[in-house]
Amino acid sequence: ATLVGQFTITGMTCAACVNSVEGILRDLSGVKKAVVALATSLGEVEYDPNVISKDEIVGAIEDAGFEASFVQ
Ligand code: 9UX
Repeated sequence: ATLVGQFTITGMTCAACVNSVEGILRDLSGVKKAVVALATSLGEVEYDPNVISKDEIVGAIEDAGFEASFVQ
């Protein structure tokens, strides 16, 4: 199964942050696609909920020093 999740993210201040967060997310097992936008502070992931949870995705983002919260 694949779900699409959208989250807000705070703490990103430059384009390298975007690349960093996208790279972290794409490296997670169960995450198929990840895009984050600096201007809107929004992100979207396609993920397999049988492999990884929203909480785990948020945890990985927070480990990198950003705050994230799913809106969907
Ligand atoms: Mo830019 Mo982001 O110098 O963690 S990479 S602020």
